Amino acid sequence: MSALLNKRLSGILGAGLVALAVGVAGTPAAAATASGSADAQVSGLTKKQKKKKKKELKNCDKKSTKKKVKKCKKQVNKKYKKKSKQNANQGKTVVVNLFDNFFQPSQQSIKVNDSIKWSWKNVIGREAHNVTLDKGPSGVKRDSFTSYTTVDPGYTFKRTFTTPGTYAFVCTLHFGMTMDVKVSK
Ligand SMILES: [Cu+2]
Repeated sequence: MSALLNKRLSGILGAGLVALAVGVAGTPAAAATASGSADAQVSGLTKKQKKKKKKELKNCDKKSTKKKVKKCKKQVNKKYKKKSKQNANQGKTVVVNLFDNFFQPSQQSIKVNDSIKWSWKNVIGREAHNVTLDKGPSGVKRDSFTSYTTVDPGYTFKRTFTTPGTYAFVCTLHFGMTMDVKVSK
């Protein structure tokens, strides 16, 4: 396994590129965490959501009867209360990069409600890859964690983990291309 990986690394990337790959992999993860917490807000609505809520409440005033206006506003308030709650429960996002032919990092520990965003931006257009759940906690559907198979460097695949446990991912085109995600409560 390790000999195979070494062969892959030296065959496809130079030693300098490997160092670069590690550096690059570290940066977006850190950036994503920072921007993730900025978007998420510990409680309440995002700026965009607040604006939308205001607009929707205003639209309620156009209803024909007082009763309908009241009902409409109640629905809008309920909807955004739910969104606010979702924001509070939102975790951080970790970026995992796909390369020819490995995941970086290949082991990731996260918490329930955290997300992983797989990025194809380092796939230099030579090999198509996918993210496929090979084995996950019971009750987790394989389909819900299966990406497209693509060489498109603009493609990303993001999933939020709501069930704790160990997830084994594989690229079905490259059987040594695996990664484990450990999700704790
Ligand atoms: Cu692959």
